[in-house]
Amino acid sequence: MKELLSPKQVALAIGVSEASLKRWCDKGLVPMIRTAGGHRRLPVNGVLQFLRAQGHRIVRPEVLGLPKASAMRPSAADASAWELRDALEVGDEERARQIVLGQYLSGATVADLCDRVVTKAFHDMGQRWQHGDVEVYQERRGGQITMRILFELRKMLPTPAVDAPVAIGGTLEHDPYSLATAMVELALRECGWQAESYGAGNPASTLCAAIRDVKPKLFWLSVSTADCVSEFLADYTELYNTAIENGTVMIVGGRALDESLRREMAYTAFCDSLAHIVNFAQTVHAVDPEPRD
Ligand code: B12
Repeated sequence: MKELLSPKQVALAIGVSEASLKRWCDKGLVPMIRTAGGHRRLPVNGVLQFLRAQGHRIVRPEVLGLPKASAMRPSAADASAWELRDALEVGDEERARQIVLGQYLSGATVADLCDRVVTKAFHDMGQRWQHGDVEVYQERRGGQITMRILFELRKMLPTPAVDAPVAIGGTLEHDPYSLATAMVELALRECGWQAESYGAGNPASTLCAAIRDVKPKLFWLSVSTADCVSEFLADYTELYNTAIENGTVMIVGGRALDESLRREMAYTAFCDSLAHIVNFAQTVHAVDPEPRD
């Protein structure tokens, strides 16, 4: 994906004249910077936010280095999830990219797209692995492909404002699951937060240090596995206490947090989906998700 576009490229991609596009730029409707030579250059995330807000169709996405959009109707989410699962299983990165980015371009929110399509694809892949229909390498390759696509999606999101509330999160040591925490980052960024995932497998002490240094408004912990409950609870308690001491809201989520484990934990909120944390984050702090490029 190209990061800076010329007005001509964008005009071609959306089927309007270059003059109209330059006019929109000059009116401040489309974020723009100027090169040293005075030429207009449009950050791709600003252009995409403008097009999504206006409901403008991208007729030639390939001009922007993007895959073709495919509309996501509620009933189509399942079909897309199965299609994505198939693409990931055979390692067809281009098709997977087309499904995920295409849904985003056609108006799906990150939370919806990840909860209803990507996560579903992985849950199904997990079942197929359990039944011996999928090899471990296929699942792992699918995970790598998905991380690359999520990274690309991140670049398409609005740049958070410098004064936007800060959120950080990740998983603890012995929890290697990196997809969910990467998705939480994107879902919060889409609603205007300066969110950053620290990835998987962090020692509790380093996450505590991060909370003390960064002083985020919100910390999220994704818990996909907690085999050694006593060790998990000791780590978690250290993390929670540090969050409270620093005025940080603690949000937890993830497959391993069943009711009995949650009963042993203190937290601000438990969320079982990205849609859930987005609602929560918007209640805690309503931010303007407009691009600030
Ligand atoms: C990919 C994968 C792996 C990869 C992960 C790679 C990576 N970099 O992340 C790796 C290779 C690590 C792996 C290893 C193993 N895996 Co595995 N894995 C999966 C698989 C297919 C997908 C997991 C995933 O990322 N899903 C996508 C995410 C986004 O979905 P999610 O976790 O549900 O998250 C959503 C919500 O829960 C929520 N959420 C999650 N966290 C948070 C946090 C917050 C704050 C919020 C708001 C929301 C939220 O939002 C997300 C989006 O909707 C699952 C199948 C499944 N059902 O999930 C099996 C699965 C979890 N694995 C399983 C197994 C058995 C294993 C291994 C034991 C296999 C082995 N022998 O090697 C090891 C154990 C590793 C360990 N130490 O625990 C089993 C677990 C069974 C059980 N009883 O728990 C599953 C269920 C497969 C199966 N059907 O049998 N695995």
